[in-house]
Amino acid sequence: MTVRPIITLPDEKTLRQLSRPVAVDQAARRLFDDMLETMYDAPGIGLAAIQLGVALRQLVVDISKEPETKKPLFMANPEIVWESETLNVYEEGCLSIPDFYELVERPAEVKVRYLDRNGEGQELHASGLLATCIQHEIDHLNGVLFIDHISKLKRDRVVKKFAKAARLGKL
Ligand code: GNR
Ligand code: NI
Repeated sequence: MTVRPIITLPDEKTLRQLSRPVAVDQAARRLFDDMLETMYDAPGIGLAAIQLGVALRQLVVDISKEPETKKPLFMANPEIVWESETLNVYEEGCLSIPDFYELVERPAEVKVRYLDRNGEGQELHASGLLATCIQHEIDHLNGVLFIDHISKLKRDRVVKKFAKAARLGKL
């Protein structure tokens, strides 16, 4: 397992890509393992493959707080097959948009169908932070960032901040 660099803004060329469905083979399992190690190292509670620059529909999630009770979830080709009408607001952040946090409203509960690390079909009913995190990661697979769910004013401001920081860094 290897910690890999995480792609951040302003690299929208990568982060906006639509990820492709994946077959759960040995290569996919290796990518899952690198994603998990990178996520724990960051640290974060979720990671999508595109954040490592790989446009495949794979994500990992672990919302457990204690290192002793680690419960990683590996999902390939996840699909939301049901979402609650009730919404929930969470303060979200993203490893690809460091040090920026904003409230985002999403369905409070979702049912997700996916292939696990062994390529077996699974269905999970998620609520609370887990539901939010899974939706945030599935957004990544579709080139969507959490800032797409906030006001255009706030989004433009943060995108500009990262563009400027990269410009100055290159001087
Ligand atoms: O580490 C993360 N925390 C988080 C907090 C609230 C809602 C979503 C997330 S996901 C984020 C890691 C990340 O960027 N995953 O794509
Ligand atoms: Ni993210």
